[in-house]
Amino acid sequence: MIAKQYLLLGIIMLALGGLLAMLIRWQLGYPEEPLPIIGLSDEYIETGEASGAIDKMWDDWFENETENWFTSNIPGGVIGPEFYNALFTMHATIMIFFAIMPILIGCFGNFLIPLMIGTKDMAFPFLNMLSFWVAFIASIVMLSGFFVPGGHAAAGWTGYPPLSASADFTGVEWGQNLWIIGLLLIGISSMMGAINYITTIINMRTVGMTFFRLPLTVWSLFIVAILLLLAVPVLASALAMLLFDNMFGTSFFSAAGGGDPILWQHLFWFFGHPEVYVLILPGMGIASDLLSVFARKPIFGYKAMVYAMISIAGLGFIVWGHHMFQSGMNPGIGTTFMFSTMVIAVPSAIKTFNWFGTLKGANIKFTVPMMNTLAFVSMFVIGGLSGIFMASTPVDIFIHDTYFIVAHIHYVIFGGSIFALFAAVYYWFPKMFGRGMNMTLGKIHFWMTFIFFNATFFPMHILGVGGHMRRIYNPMQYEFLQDMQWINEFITVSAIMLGFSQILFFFNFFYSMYWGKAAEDNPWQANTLEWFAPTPPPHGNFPVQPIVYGGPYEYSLPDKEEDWLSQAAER
Ligand SMILES: [Cu+2]
Repeated sequence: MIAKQYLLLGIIMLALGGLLAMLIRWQLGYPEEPLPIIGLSDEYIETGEASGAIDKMWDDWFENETENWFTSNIPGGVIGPEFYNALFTMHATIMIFFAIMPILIGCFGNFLIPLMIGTKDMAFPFLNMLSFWVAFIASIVMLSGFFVPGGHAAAGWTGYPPLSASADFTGVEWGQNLWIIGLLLIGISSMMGAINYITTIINMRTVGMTFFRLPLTVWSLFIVAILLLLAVPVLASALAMLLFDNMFGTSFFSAAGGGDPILWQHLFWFFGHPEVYVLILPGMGIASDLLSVFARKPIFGYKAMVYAMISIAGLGFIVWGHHMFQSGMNPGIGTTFMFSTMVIAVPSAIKTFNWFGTLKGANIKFTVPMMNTLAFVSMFVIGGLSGIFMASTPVDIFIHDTYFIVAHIHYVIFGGSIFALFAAVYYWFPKMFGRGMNMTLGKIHFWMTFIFFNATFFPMHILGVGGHMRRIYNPMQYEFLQDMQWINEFITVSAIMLGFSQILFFFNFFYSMYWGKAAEDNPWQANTLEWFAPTPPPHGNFPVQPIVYGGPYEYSLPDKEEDWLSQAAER
């Protein structure tokens, strides 16, 4: 139940975050032109004559000097600079903390951990429920910022002071505070979830479920929970200090009062870099499970996969300075951060090659979850490779704060986390709701997403190398960017198509929930215990506690007639 609540919250926020992205893209592709449908028509702009209902409405508001949400944020349908700052700030904040984390960790963690380890519920069901409702309140607080005077937070998702610490620079008053409080609350929710996940996985595994018989999805969620438990308190304390600076006149981060704005960058990125692994590790776990199922082969190098995830997580805590090469750090420390960052390529490559090893010689079943998983692996490789460019200080000095960074993060988070998220939803939907999603729609959705995703984000590398700064309101204000504006227009059109493609997914999701085809208990013929449970799993998950006799990836065993063997089947 809590898993479904998290899924619903995440899906709604995913749509909202996507909508904000569409607005950002409109402004970048067609700077300061009125938005389609809700903006003034060309005719009105040329002749000043209001004919349509929308024109009349704006005309009326302008004439009476009406002040409402629309006239202060998008006068005449044109996105204002202050609103634009809030848009990119909130797009990232919502996508990271309120869409991807609630779905991949909140939903699939709560749903899969008890099922996959063969137990009836999480260790602390009350804490579990509390963590969801705190996340829900956090979402309301976060969204309310759009409707307060001064607008929503506009200092970027990284909230660097001085922008985030004083209204003098942005004009944002309560928006910034609500952003801080919203993040604090979602952080508390994450910590409650993390404690619960760790305890459940350590204490409640069923008979025979040793650590090295855990599916890699459970391993990934276990490691993510530890990361969250170590990283989120650092963010929470930094947020509390920032709130004090804003509300009670302290100056932790204000140079004028003897504080240090760089301190925020250290605290934020000490959390922020592990956070990117929080977003990608569940995807890695899910991808490993799905690759094995649809290749009908054991995962290549199971233990190496576990150790690779552990070392990625461990290394994640000593690389945060790579976000700060431009902050004037000692070159010796910069070099240290550069090398520690590059070392992460080793466990990442182990994972990638093991995925290839799993696919080698396999009779691959190209189902919709598998297609999304393959997209996860290949797009993550592109994002990982551009990450190595950035890790190198001399290169980073050139591409810092350009669209190259935006391209990289979207290959990792959209190409990685979101493709894994789609794979997971298509794959576990039948178990969760007892009905399957429509796979024809799923295929169309996959191909459209895959094509428009690349058309949207690949050209951003080119913009970035051309010097296109990120977070700017109007590229046409810079002479050297004007030649590249056609790329911006191309990206905007692709992004809008990418956005429209998601309607297929949302429709399929909600339609299938009620009218999808009834699902069998184990439609993919997979070994892990969630498929051993009835569909949808009743309260208590299993009528009889399952006993585990083998590993999760025993596919195509030579001496067996079936090409799969449930973990709960006696050997
Ligand atoms: Cu980082």
